[in-house]
Amino acid sequence: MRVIKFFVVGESGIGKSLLVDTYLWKLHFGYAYHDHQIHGRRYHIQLKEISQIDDLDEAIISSRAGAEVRIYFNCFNVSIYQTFQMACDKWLKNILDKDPGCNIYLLGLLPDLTSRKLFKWRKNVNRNDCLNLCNNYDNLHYMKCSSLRVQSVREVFDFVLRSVLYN
Ligand SMILES: Nc1nc2c(ncn2[C@@H]2O[C@H](COP(=O)(O)OP(=O)(O)OP(=O)(O)O)[C@@H](O)[C@H]2O)c(=O)[nH]1
Ligand SMILES: [Mg+2]
Repeated sequence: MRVIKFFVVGESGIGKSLLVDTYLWKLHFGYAYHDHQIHGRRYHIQLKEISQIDDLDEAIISSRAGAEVRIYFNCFNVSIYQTFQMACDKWLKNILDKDPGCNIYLLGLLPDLTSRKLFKWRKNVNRNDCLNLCNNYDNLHYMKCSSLRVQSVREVFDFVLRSVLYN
């Protein structure tokens, strides 16, 4: 069975664990797998959360040994601009250096916080900032996900798996 590994990367406190937990436990009850719809093939899905660049290096090296399909969720908090800057300047740069040509999804998390009056003083990340960045790379795509909503998490994973496996 082929392994598809999702690397959920980004700064601390931006919602990576909630995304992983929602996918694994609310959608797949701890059993992560995906049946290939066309050829009846089954893929084993693994998710790895990474908050440190050193851990990213290690994860890529061990994943290469197993010839896995790697998909990166380069995450940020849409209500904190600085986390988007880190996603661009730190995470994207490192992923592209170490795994050029891979599938990367720039994933805006915690979208519900942008509408809260309490956080109005913060500079939100603008959708155009994300799209402009993605326009510079063939293998970078922007998506938004609310991990509080199971359906949102389902849609993101389904879309990405379909794109990577079928296109
Ligand atoms: N309102 C809201 N809160 C969220 C959402 N996603 C995560 N959180 C909360 O944000 C906090 C941080 O989320 P985590 O998932 O622990 O963040 P993390 O990126 O895994 O952080 P580290 O493990 O420290 O790297 C937690 O209190 C979550 O419950 C969301 O979509 N909306
Ligand atoms: Mg975490």
